[in-house]
Amino acid sequence: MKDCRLIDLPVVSDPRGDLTFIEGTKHVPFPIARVYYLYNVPADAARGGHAHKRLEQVVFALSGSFRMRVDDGEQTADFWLSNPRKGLYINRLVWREMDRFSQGAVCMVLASEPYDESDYYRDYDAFRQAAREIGRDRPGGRAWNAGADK
Ligand code: T46
Repeated sequence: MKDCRLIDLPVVSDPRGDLTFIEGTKHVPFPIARVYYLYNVPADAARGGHAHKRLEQVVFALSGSFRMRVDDGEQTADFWLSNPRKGLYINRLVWREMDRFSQGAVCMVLASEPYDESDYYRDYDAFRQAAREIGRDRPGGRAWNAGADK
């Protein structure tokens, strides 16, 4: 699915441990306007269940693991996130659902826009219709080669 892909981040490792860093427009394909994180998520909880009109995001498992199911209106794909060096880039107009959170999982999200409830499709049929009508004209995910050089 061209609108979602894994991004590798740089890591600096030494005997004290690992350090990963993220700069907007360099390691993720947009200026970072917002950071939020999910934690204390019960193992049987499901989150997401929506798509965005304009928002692009990169999602990480900083700790633990969870499943992210993405759907562009034509195809679905499952990503199991568990590596704090690998983020899942999600373009606009992609429905997402998250579940199977491990105990202590922390999900961090870098977002291209501030929070705006009017940017959400929370109804699947409305999303499908928008994806059909305008999906073909969307940028199609940005070419990106994060971490290629620090
Ligand atoms: C996404 C997944 C991965 C805010 O006030 N500010 C914020 O920045 C966010 C993200 C949410 N909220 C409020 C809106 C709701 O009243 O927090 C409440 C829970 O939000 P929501 O049900 O959208 O949370 P999730 O975990 O289902 O979805 C969130 C993001 O909304 C979404 O963009 O991709 O995390």
